[in-house]
Amino acid sequence: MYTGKPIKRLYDDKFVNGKSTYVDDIQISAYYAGFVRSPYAHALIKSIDVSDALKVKGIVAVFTAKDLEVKEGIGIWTTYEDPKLWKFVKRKPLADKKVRYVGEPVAIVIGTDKYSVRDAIERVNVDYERLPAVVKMEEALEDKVIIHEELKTNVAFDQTYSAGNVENAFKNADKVIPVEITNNRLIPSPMEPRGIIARYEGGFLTVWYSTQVPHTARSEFSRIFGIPSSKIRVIMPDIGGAFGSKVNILPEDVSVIASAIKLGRPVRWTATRSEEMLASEARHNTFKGEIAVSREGRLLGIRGDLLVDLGAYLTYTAPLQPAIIPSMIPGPYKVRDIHIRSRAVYTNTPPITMYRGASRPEATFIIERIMSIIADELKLDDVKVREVNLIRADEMPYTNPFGLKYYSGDYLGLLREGLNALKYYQLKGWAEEERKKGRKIGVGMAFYLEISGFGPWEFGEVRISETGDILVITGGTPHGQGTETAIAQVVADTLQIDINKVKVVWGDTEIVASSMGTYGSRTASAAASAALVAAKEVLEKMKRAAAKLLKVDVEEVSYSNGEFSAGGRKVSWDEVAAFSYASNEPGIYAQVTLPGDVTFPYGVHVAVVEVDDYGIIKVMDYKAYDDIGVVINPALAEGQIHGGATQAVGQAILEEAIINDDGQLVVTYADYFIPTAVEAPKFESHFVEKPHPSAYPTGAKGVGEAALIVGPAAIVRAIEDATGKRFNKTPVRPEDVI
Ligand code: MCN
Ligand code: MO
Repeated sequence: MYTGKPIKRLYDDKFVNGKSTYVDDIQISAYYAGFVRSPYAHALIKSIDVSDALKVKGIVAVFTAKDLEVKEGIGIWTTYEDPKLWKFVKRKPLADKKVRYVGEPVAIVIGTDKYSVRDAIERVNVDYERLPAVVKMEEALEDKVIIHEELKTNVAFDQTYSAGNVENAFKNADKVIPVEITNNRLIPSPMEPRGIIARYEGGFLTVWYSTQVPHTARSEFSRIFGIPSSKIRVIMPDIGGAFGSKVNILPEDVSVIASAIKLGRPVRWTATRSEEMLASEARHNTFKGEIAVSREGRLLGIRGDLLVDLGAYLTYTAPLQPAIIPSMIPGPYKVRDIHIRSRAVYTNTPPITMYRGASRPEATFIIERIMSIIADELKLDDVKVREVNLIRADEMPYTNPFGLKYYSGDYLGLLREGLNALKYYQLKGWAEEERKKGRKIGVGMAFYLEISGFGPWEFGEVRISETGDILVITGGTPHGQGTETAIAQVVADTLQIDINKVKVVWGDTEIVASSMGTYGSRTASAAASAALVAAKEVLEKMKRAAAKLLKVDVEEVSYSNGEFSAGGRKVSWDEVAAFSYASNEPGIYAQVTLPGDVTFPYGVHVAVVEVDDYGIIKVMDYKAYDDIGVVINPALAEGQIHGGATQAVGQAILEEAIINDDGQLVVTYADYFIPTAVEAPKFESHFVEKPHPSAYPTGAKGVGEAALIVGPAAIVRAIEDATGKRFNKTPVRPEDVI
């Protein structure tokens, strides 16, 4: 069995040795593109003069909005989102008449090398008339300055998530506590920035694209350009991380494709780091309201307003946030009386995309802050408050107030087990002793229940070659996680075969029949399960071929570890494969589209921090105890906890995309502090498997986002323990602590 073992990643040599091929490494004769970007957050474009830029040696073209025709603008992700609930404009590749955020692309410059392109960008003269900018969400709500005139308001989404009887809950409360909780704006920052190469030749469009969703991109390019999808190929080469942000399709990407079509020559663009910082900003929302609690610390009701910043345009994935955050605010707790008005507003800031956890970190931070606030206000212990409120195992399956069905879980059991295993109580005692000696040490815990897996389906194909090798074509699109290795493990186990005979491929619309992709921690559940089911079908086909070869009925054939046997005779896996091709048997392959469902991983995480006299916070330890169902590869899963927890350190204390009142991003990569190995804590991670019926045959629940979902809440709680102060926002900065 490979499942459950820390098998080394199968295809990592090239990454370790610098031999991987990202979009920017692809050798193809193509023009380079670059963008003229708005220096203002809100302004009218009076005129654009490109004549100077065209004089630069090597410049081929400069296109503005009027030059780049698309059939339709950029839309939203209709797999998960209902356009009817939204006020939005389908965004065109380049700004026309008006710019709405600093960095918005106004013109695309195309040339034979990137250096001339850089020079020419400086020589495009745009005459702007500045307009007042609205940068803060609360101001945008007032609609004094309207960002999209045709919408007549900045409020894009306004829905109320209401369940139970919240009036009653507040009437019966022993205590009502006001709360205000903010997640500030972040930048996902994958190591590889955006990249795209578009080639349009002979009526066929080929796009090499740093994406998580090649098939969605193909459909969207087809819709946007009016080119049949049969004539579009999207290829995902090696991807240097994405963290959810590469589900989005950028106007820059669309501009590059439009230019390639117009010029009849390939065009390429790789974002600079500062462009990447504009392309993918994420989070930023505030919950303001009040909670009703009983004397024993039971959370009886939550009411209030959730305000979600969209930035200047609606991206593919932004609509998820104001819907998922309120639905997951109840989390693992019994609270049923909730009334949350959820609004999303446009502001003159870079558009918000998705970042690891996408909405569940926000929901978790809000509900875990609420639990800690209850503990503080009622002078109860953090654990006690959770114990009082957690849904019990005998209440499973449990339908949350907004209709999400938690099919199973033993939250209380895991909480108790986990805190013991992680030595939470000992650490608490130790921290208290250290504080008496003058050190500011603190220990914090947080619990989470997240939703992952996200159906609706995933694709998997398994093919046996005439040499007996196994090709797995997955709809998953791993881009750093190593999930391809887990898929190979699952297939090798199903076929009882050496994992070295298995090759997993993905991410090319002409190789993979269809796919949803990798996001929402769904690949070990959805994609690996589709591959598992396909492998089972293939094994049945191999048995039938073996029966022919052995000249027996298929019922007589038994199979074990690469050998088929019947009546004392044996044939090998490879012999059967060769036979099936040579004897005109139907091809040994299976394609499966597996319908899927959501999964609900949960766990408890503990952080230990030390704060120095300057308010500098060091996260010393990060400990995790999670139920992620069947663990396919503990090394990979643990890696996810380490990576996610490191990003949680960033979100909790270091990273913030600060935008000033003029709408300027005032941080650069130099002072947008992404944690490195130096800031990373010492890790400890445990996985437990509690029985859980799951839509997915691998039995796996997701782990790819868990530590970033719960980590900020645990770390902030530890800082509170260390300092005795209270923080209801991320990040907590030295100036907040001192
Ligand atoms: N795994 C396992 N057993 C389980 C669950 C998962 O062994 N029960 C392993 C898998 O084999 C895989 C990893 O853990 O190697 C994560 O699997 P899963 O939870 O299914 O998540 P996905 O493969 O779908 O990855 C997506 C997830 C998301 S949504 C974001 S955001 C994120 C993350 O992965 N972005 C990442 N981790 C990232 N890691 C890297 N290096 N780069 C990114 O961009
Ligand atoms: Mo994600």
